[in-house]
Amino acid sequence: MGVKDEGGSDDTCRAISENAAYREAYELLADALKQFPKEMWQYKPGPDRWSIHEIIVHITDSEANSYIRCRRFIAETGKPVMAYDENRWADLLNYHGQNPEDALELFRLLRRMSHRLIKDLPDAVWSNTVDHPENGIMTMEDWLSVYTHHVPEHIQQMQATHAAWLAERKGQRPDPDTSLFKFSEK
Ligand code: NI
Repeated sequence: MGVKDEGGSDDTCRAISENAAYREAYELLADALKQFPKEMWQYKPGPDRWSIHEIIVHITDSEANSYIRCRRFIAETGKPVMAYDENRWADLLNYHGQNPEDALELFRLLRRMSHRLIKDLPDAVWSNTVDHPENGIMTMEDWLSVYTHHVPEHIQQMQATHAAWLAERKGQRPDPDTSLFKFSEK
């Protein structure tokens, strides 16, 4: 979900500051993954919760959707974009059967290509829109905000997953109430 600026700075300034965080997502993710032993990457804290492996593949599939949306804002402003059901994708596309290292590499390239495309856009383009079937009209600036926060949020989810794995190894029950297990951006 988009997170609105708490201050009074104008939208373009916010877009520029989010641009740096957007650019650094791969490094942030690769660094975070060093905290989690590979033996637990397929651990699921519950049947309807994602493992770290599934989150990685999700981040890449999400980025592939984002890659297309970004280009539609610029080249086909005002037109519809496709929504997708991220839980069905995780289940029916067998995320555990996909290679997480390849997914990370694809994420790195998709994000780098999009960052290079957007870093010098004219200010006016940030007001371009697309029509999302569930979220309605979104500006390109909304898009940047969603995807700037997407990876940091999923890193928090991975940390919660790792904590649940550690707790379970110690014979404790994972906390079922944590809000960090699920995020949705459609
Ligand atoms: Ni997500």
